[in-house]
Amino acid sequence: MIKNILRLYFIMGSMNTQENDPLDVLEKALQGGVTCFQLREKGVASLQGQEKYSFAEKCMKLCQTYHVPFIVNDDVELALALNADGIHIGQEDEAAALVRKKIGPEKILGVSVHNVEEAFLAQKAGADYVGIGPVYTTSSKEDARIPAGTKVIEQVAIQYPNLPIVGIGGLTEGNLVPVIRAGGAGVALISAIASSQDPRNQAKQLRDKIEQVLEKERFPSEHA
Ligand code: FQP
Ligand code: MG
Repeated sequence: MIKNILRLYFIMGSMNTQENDPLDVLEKALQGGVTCFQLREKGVASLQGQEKYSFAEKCMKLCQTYHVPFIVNDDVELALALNADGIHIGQEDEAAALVRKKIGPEKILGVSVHNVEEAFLAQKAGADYVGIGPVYTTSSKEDARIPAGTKVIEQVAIQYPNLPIVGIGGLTEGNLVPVIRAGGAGVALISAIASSQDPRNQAKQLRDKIEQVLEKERFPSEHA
């Protein structure tokens, strides 16, 4: 069930972990309870070619050890070469329908959307889930759009109740609750975990918080 893997969706590239070893950060995040991982290797000084492939392969093997899906951002050829679990693309990347055709029906396809119309088209093109954001201000993406809060998440959740949504952008343990309340299946984030000096504990705190909120959403009367 796709919804379950979106609960705590960790995104990272080799340049997101400051002085810490990215593979070590990833392993600790996995131990702390992240439910999905996306390799987002981009920006200045990011790995290219064989180095990128080799790093990606190491990330994927770690994810397999912890039985957590491994998704590749943007790079469809890399996802196919590695036999990754899925691919995530945005509105400025390859067309979703074409990517679905390239990866076949089984692999996970995630698409970034910013409104109900884009969500409709993404689902039609074969998306398994949509990423909606930025919810808050983010420092992890150079070309990020203006923060939009949780309004679009709410609209898409109402229009397309069967399309799993993950919120993204500036999310922390302290501000994630509205994303779940709006109908998000979970939260995606980079820095809250990648910039932490204790990524295992940070991931655990985030996961606990999300489980707590999801439980409240399911049985509101028991938490009155
Ligand atoms: N949502 C998600 C996910 N992952 C992402 N990488 C994005 C949104 C952003 O193409 P995009 O996708 O707009 O920008 P970039 O390729 O720079 O990340 F839902 F998975 F959390
Ligand atoms: Mg992209």
